[in-house]
Amino acid sequence: MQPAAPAAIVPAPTSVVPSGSTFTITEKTSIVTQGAADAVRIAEYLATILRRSTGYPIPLRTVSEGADPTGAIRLVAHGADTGDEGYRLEITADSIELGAHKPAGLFHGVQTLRQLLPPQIESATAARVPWVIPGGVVTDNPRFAWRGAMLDVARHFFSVGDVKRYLDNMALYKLNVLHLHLSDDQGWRIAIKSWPNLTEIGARSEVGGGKGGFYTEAEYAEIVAYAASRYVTIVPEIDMPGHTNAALSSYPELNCDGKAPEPYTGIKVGFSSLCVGAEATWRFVDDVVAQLAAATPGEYLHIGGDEVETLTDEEYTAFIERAQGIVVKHGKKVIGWGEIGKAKLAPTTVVQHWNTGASDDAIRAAVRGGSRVLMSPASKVYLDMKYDEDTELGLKWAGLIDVRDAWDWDPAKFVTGVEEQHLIGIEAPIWSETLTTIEEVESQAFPRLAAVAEVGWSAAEGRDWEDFRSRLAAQGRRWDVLGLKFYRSPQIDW
Ligand code: TNX
Repeated sequence: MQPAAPAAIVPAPTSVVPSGSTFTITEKTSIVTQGAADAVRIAEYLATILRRSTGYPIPLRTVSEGADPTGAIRLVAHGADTGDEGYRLEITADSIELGAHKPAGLFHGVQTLRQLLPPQIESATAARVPWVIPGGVVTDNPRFAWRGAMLDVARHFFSVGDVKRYLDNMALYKLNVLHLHLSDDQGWRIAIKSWPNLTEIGARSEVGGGKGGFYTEAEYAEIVAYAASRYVTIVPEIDMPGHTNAALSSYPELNCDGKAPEPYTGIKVGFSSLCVGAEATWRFVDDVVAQLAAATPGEYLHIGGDEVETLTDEEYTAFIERAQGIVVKHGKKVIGWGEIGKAKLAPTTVVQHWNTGASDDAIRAAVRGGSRVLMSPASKVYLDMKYDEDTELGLKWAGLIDVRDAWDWDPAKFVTGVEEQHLIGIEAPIWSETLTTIEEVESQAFPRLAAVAEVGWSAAEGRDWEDFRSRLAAQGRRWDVLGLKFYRSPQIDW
């Protein structure tokens, strides 16, 4: 029997106890479920991956058909012990049992199983290798409930297919939130029924003067559904009151002087704002929020709130408080960038920390009011930052970020006074001022997104850089098979 490689799982699971035996996938292997719809869909997802690369039939069976568990991969629902997203994976010489309390746990367990197989398991065509899996028991549970990525589709537009590809790559690392930055100065990216100029005018620009683009309501629904099939929640962001030139150029009545500005294709920020006193502004906010709330199954809508330089503090906080009320009226919770902490927030409102410093009054004020914090410090997790001075794309205002920087930090020790119990989780944004294709996005995101996933999932205690380095190198071999063009950081022996 072929010896199996040691477990090289990212993010590191709670516990891995190797047994020394191995399980081998053969032409006889099947996947057995108890018949629940979610489990059958997850089994189908796993079977699709296995069939492609092994060339074996991998039939799906249910226990009620009297399926023989020997030689099978069994997906089972079990008791309350694995939590909302945890799972237990037991691999013996003659079968695999993946058990979870919730479907999300089964799905995450499938990702672990993928990573226990040889990298060729990611091949799009049948490969001839022994499909040996190291035996033992993996038990696993995430540290944080919100493990996100953000994609800026406003500075450059990315197609539905691009977004699906990003979602597939996120799923491999157990990330569970995709925040879509749907509007900014340079472009408006979602069709809004009662405001057609947003897409007639506002969507037709991007940084550097490209043609832009937008998602129709049907395309947005397609993204939401695809994300759900990967146990990822979509959080849509409409950035306001600043970062709004695309909307302002579409509708003169959103401007205090009643004049629509020209479309904007530069990258400087801070100059734009909706006219906070205009009646049209509040019709606009209500209509946009109403439509997005109805189209979004997730609990949260992101209202931006960052980098407004043209309003007084009073105007700004009054705007945020009124916008918050509109989101709540439409049945959603608010998330916004750190600055919204200056306003009076509902305790259900989440603030997203993006500054780089250890001291932040707005964040601390929000925490005192009972809000929770999503950690996205730019100096650690802004995936649009360059890796080093030689990185061709990206920005460097928050510093150079190599893999170790993205991995080596504790979200509960970053901002003074913001501790574990105040956190909802972490998120890695990727801003697209300099990124025009999904391949460029991917080479900025990988390998750092896998490092961030580990910060969000794995326990703070016992994290070890040398251990992570070798587990990450193993991911590189998978990315090669997947055709994912990642940055070969010199910190890792790929
Ligand atoms: C800051 S982070 C911004 C974005 C830029 C990004 C570039 C934040 C809330 N605002 O508008 O795209 O830096 O790294």
